Amino acid sequence: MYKNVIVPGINQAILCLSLAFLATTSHAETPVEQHGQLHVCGTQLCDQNNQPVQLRGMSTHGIQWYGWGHCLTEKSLDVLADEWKADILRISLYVQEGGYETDPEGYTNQVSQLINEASERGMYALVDWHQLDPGDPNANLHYARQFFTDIANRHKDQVNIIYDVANEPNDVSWSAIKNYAEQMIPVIRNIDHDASIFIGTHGWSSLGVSDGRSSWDIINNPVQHSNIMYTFHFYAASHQDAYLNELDQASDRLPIFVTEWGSQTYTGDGDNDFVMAQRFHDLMNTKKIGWTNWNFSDDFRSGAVWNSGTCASGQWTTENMKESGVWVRDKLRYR
Ligand code: IDC
Repeated sequence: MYKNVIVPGINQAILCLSLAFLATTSHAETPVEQHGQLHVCGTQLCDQNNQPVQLRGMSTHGIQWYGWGHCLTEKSLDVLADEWKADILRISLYVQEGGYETDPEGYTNQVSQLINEASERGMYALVDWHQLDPGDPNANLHYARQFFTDIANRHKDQVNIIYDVANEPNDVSWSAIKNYAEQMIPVIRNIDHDASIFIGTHGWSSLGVSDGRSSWDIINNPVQHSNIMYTFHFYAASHQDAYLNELDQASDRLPIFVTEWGSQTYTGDGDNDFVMAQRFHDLMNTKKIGWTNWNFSDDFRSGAVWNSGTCASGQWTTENMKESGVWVRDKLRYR
């Protein structure tokens, strides 16, 4: 008060300087502020200005094991958004293995909360229906209808939601997956009209390669809806040239998003092959193919970004990261 009365000019100057400082150091636009509602345009994901956008981010591990309050906290998500500069959080909701089927309401609430946490930080939220075993997504159709109806109703007015209706179909033909997708897409679209929807591909989202098939099954028999993308997963130490070549040729013809990748073997464990992983990254960057890395947890396997015990300690520092985590963090931070 005293100072205000005596030296108003100085105070004003300080105020101006502080405001200028705030303006220059305040957060740049968040990914969602910058890109807004997404849509698929040709083979690309495009933003509100119709510009192709390559979203990059992290996938959670199964939220029944490494979810909200454990590996996903206010602080860890701040680190992911602010320090790692992730654009997108993939929220992995297992259906089996102690997931959705054991507590539909509880897991719907948790996914909903995680969507809100991603939104508060300006990230896109990819809702991953992590069906895995059984591999035929039709086996969980009843649950999928209920879950996506509930999530779409709660979040239809947000611009940053992407739905993935099947994580990794396996031991099932492309035509059965397509049939499932064509039942699920209207369930979501009737509620949330403009959201992009992702669809897993045959052979554990390998575009068929793992089944001795190929993306031609899809190119010749695509899902009959617009604003959709097909998903591809790779684990660089296991999946080499055949997978890379398939991604390359398929992405000339189909909209593709890499919703899971790791530098390790397909077990999410073992030695990292960063040379091979970099070859996939070069291709994804050239073609602006979006990705989320598996996974943002402290599982003991080499593909989890944090060392064991980090989630309990809440110390989200680079000292507590595995080699693969440091590598992916660099990919997010230095583009
Ligand atoms: C693995 C996890 C492992 C867990 C298992 C359960 O690493 O901790 O016990 O799932 O299903 C995928 C799957 C993803 C796998 C991951 C690594 O989508 O669920 O996680 N992976 O094996 N496809 C290829 C690899």
